[in-house]
Amino acid sequence: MKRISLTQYLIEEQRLHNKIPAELRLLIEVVARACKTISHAVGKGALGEVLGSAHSENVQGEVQKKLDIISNDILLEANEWGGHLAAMASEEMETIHPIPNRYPMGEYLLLFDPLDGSSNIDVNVSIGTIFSVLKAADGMQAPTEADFLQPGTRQVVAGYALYGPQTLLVLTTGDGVQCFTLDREMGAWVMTHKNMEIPADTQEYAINASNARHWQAPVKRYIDELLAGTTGPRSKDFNMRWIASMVTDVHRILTRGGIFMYPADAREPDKPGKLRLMYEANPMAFLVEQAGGAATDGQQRILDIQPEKLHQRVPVFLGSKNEVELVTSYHKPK
Ligand code: P6P
Repeated sequence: MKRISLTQYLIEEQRLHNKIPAELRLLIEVVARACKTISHAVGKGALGEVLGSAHSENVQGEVQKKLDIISNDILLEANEWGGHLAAMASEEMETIHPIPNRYPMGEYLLLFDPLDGSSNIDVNVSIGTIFSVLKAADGMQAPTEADFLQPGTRQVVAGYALYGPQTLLVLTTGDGVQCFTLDREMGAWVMTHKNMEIPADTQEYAINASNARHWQAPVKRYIDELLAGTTGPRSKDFNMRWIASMVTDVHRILTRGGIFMYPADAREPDKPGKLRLMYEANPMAFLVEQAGGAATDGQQRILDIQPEKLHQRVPVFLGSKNEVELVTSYHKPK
C-alpha cells in the first residue's frame, strides 16, 4: 500500500477542504519536526545526560525533569521565528510566551504540554507531547492570557506525539483523526492509520485505582459495577489498564476503545482533578470526539467549558461513547 507523508496529507486536505491555510500547515509541520527532535532527546536516555530531576518546579509546583525543560525549549525555539504564531503557552511556563519582537507575528496560538507523563521518563515508559492550536482574535496586537481562554470547540488543530516503541504523531484538523509513524531512517512522518475510530462500547477502563477511597459517589458506583463483572449490573467482565501517561492511555483508547478517567477526588477538594484543561483535556477531547468518542468533566462536554485560567484543572472522563455517557449520567441528580 502506498503510504503518504504528513506533508502530502496536509496539502491534499488543503486542496480538498480548503481548511488548512499555508500558515497553519507550516505550524503543524514545525510542531511535527520539533516532536522528532524531542523523540531523539528522549531516546538517548541516560546516554544523553537528560534523565532525572532539573531541581526546579513548574507553575503547578511539580518537580521538573530535565527532559520537561529540554522539550519545552525545543518547542519554543522551533516555533518562535516562523511568523505563524502570535504566542505560545505551556504547562512548564507560568505566563504566556509572546513571539519576540524580532520575528513577525502570526494569527495562531499554540498551547502544549511538552512532555506529558514525565514521572515515567526515568523508568523508560512511553511519554508524549500534547498540543492544541487556537486562532488569535482578528486585529489582536499584543497577546495576553485572556486571548488563550477560548472553549475547546474553538481549536483548529489538536494532536500528540507518542514516544514509545514507535514514535507516533496523532493529529486532527477537524476532519477525522490520522496517525503517522516516524520513519527513523528517512526522518519522515508516514501515515499508518487513517480515520481512527473509538468503538462505542468497551470492556477496558483506565483509572488510578489507588485513589478509590477518595472518589465521589458517582465514580465509586460506576467502578463498583465494572468490578462486579458478569455477576453485576453490567453482566460482563472488564479489564483495567493505567500507564500513568495520558498520551499512552489515550492512544490505546483511540486504537482499541476504552474509557479513561481522572476524576476530582477528596485528596484536594479545591482541586477539580489533576489534568489541565487547555493543553491536556481540550486537545484530547477534540481528538476523541473526532474519532467518534465522548469527553466530559462528569457534568458537561469538555469542549464546551469556558476557561477562566490558563492552567486550570478539570475532571476528565473520555473514550468509548456509551461508557462516558453512562458514568456522566451517574453524576446527574435524579
Ligand atoms: P497519577 C502524568 O503526570 C499525568 O499528568 C498524566 O499523563 C497521567 O494520566 C496522570 O498524570 C497520572 O497521574 O496520579 O496516576 O500519577
